Amino acid sequence: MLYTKKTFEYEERLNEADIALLGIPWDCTETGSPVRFGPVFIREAIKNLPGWDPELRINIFEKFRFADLGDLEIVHSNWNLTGKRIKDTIKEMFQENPGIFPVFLGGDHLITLGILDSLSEILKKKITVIDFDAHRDLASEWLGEPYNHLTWAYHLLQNRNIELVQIGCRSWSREEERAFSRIKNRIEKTKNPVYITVDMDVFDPRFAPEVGTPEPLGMNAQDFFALLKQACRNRVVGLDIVECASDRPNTQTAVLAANIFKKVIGGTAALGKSSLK
Ligand SMILES: [Mn+2]
Repeated sequence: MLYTKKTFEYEERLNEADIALLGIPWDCTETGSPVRFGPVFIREAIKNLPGWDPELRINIFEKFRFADLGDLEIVHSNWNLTGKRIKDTIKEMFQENPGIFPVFLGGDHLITLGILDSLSEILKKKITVIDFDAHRDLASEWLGEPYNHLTWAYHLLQNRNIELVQIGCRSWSREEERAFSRIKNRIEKTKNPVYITVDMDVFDPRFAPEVGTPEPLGMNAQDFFALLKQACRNRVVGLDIVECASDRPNTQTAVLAANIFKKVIGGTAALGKSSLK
């Protein structure tokens, strides 16, 4: 008997799993608190999660098979190479298992750009991205650098196969308003595959104090989970949770992040609308 504990009690091989977890500890463009330990502490919080969801009547750990792929080895300070590694890794994941539901743990928000570049190529369909975020991240550059956690959404919009919905935004620059005509601000039912990205600063700092760039007057947890439920009424094909600046186990932000993981997996499965069966 091996008395050991991994992230998930029964770790499956990627080609036999329903859900794959990949940490992307990239935080080289973070302008606030470091977020490179997000994957470490969100994983710790997932280990402590009860699988049973009394509301959804599902135990996610019994219903699904999980594969934790570990963390992407990032190339420090080099987004070109790191973005390429993200792309290659996701491509390989889908080659190995075309039905996989990927969950990515950041890291700063720039990783979402790399992930969606890749998913867009793989799915070859229009993707609706639901972005829960305090900030728009629509600047075209930051201090002369095009690729940053404050600019990823600007670059994402250059891809005509992406529809962007932003929820919870309360801080942006005048320049960012130029892109507003291309952005939706409410969650609707869509036939497109939906990708959910959650920047933990969407919450008010009293719910999630450990984030890269906290912003006052944010969402409360109840309102957030009600909106997340709406998002999960669509066919969800992937999730990322970014900007978690936890620096020790059991912080509010990491525990909240683990519960987002649980609700998205349970919620999309309960409604039978995701790629999860
Ligand atoms: Mn963001």
